Amino acid sequence: MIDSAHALAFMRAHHSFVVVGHKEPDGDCIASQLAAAALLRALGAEVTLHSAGPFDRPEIADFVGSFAATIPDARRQGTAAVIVDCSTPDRTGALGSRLAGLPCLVIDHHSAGEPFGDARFVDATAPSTTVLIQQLFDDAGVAFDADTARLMLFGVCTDTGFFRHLGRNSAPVFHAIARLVEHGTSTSEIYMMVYGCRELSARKLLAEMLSRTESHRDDRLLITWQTQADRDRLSAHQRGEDEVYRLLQTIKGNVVVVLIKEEGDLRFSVGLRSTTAVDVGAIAASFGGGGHRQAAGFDIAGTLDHVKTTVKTVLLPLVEAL
Ligand SMILES: [Mn+2]
Repeated sequence: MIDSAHALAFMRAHHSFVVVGHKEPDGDCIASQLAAAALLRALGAEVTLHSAGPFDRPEIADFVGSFAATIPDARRQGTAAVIVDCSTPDRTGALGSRLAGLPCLVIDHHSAGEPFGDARFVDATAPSTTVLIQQLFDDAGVAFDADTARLMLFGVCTDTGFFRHLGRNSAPVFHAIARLVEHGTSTSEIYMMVYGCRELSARKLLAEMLSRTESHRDDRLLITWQTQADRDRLSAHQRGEDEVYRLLQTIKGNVVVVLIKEEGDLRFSVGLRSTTAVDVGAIAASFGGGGHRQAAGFDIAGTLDHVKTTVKTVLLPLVEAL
């Protein structure tokens, strides 16, 4: 557990905050922003929440109304920034330029990236940023209510794939989770928040991605993709990416799963998931992206065939060497 004193000193030294997370927010990001705001308000500060969006993931869609898409000039006067779940400043997306010059506290759990901010509370061993926010509540001696407990459990559950990615050294995480449950939330409640909001069209898109999956080297490398045409044909607003990874990573012998998504004209995002054998965070970083050792991503331009060939050129030698 790392020392939170600098982070709490920063939180107490200012009285007005903008709380910002990363673009394309996920459950941990949104929950960390909301829980950090609750802590700051308990400490007596005035707080507003900001996100570059979009709120595409179905489990966070209901939160969109709590976040402003920009930071007006008037809001920048005399305020400090708390940036959560971001390993680099550019992860804040379009809000980045609005944060320039503000005193800044970074709360994060990513391993890669360039250290930034005037105060940092960063622990790459934490499974989610919400676990760090929970530590801040505890170290500040501030009690949290059931709504905040629910948010913090939501963050841990979404970032760990419902605990699937937690290893043998995770007992402290489960102790922390036990206290969240004591405060009035439950894993069944969070499960429905995450998985009780899917559309049938997204399941049909999932079927499409599964059936077209390319296997290389005895399933060690599995590659699939979705295009804008797929989403249009199926009227799929939800993309179902988490389930693609979850299902393909159950294939015996699989090491790396790649999901290529068309984001615009000749623009693709590449998502990578791996076992511990391959550091996909390093691969993503080499393409200007980021993430963790076992979950990472990057953006790339070109045709779908070009993107697939590029991915295979990098990954085939790595999985062959195993
Ligand atoms: Mn996170």
